Amino acid sequence: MNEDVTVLIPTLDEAATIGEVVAGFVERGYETVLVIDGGSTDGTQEIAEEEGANVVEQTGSGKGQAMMQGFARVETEYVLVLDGDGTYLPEDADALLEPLRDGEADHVVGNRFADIRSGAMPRLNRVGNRIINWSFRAIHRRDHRDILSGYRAMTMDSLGRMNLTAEGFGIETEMCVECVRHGIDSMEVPITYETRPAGSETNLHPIKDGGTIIVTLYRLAKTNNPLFYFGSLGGLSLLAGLGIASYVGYDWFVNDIPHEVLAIVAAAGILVGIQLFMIGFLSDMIVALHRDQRRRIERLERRIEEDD
Ligand SMILES: Nc1nc2c(ncn2[C@@H]2O[C@H](COP(=O)(O)OP(=O)(O)OP(=O)(O)O)[C@@H](O)[C@H]2O)c(=O)[nH]1
Ligand SMILES: [Mg+2]
Repeated sequence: MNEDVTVLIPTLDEAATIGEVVAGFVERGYETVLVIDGGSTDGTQEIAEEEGANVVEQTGSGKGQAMMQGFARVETEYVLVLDGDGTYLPEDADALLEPLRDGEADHVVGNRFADIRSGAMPRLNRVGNRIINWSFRAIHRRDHRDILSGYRAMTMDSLGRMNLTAEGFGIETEMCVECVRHGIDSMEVPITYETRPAGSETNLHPIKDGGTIIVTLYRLAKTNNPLFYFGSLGGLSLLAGLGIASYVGYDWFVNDIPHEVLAIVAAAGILVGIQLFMIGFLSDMIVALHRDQRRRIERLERRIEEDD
């Protein structure tokens, strides 16, 4: 009954859980389970195969690269992605696929914060998620509560319109940004987020990977919200310039002390700040025009495909 779905699971040393995850989907009628393994040494590949998954070893490294390699092999209309660490439940799969089948959305993200089991996410990761989700909403103005969720369902058609490049844990962020960029309808549905069972270890380094995710988010802001991208730098430069200028002005008027060098630094800060804002405004205009054009082209492409 789920022959139109490929279940895609990237794994790296998930022997403790992968068997149960694959079996959970096979039991529910998902016949195509594809495991892209990053060279596990704990028997993950064998266990997954035993339970009925098609196992492929990844050619590069990182969760993002594994997912892209997996996507290239999908032949069904829909693809369901999840981690192999037992933190996501097969029971939630229907809720993720339903909006795709109803034509309500093309990209569905499982919101882990709807029902998060105690101990499922360390405090540092929780704070990081909060900051990243807030930044995403501020930059892209689309209401997402959990852009880093690893449980997602999407149509292969919408996936084909995305331009994905993030090889590591930045892939989820990139997908959400690409949805905004290409006008792909995305939505969230509540899911349960379980604790990793004992004996299963995380591959995520909160500081290093969190940093990569924030850099990805900022880098991608350039083409979706250039006013934010340039404006935030411009704002900093302007603030610094104004701060120094007020100090120079104060010492000059009140204490009669001149600061020539600082005055030049302040002027440079203010000028660079204003220029960055101007660049931001102009880029914003270009991006808006470009987006209009691209959407029109994509609509035409789809119409041509439908006619064929
Ligand atoms: N193929 C492949 N899979 C990976 C790689 N890194 C992580 N994964 C898998 O990607 C999924 C998510 O990784 P996790 O370590 O669980 O990261 P996370 O879910 O963000 O962090 P936790 O909160 O600790 O679970 C898991 O199924 C991992 O086994 C990799 O380099 N290659
Ligand atoms: Mg996980």
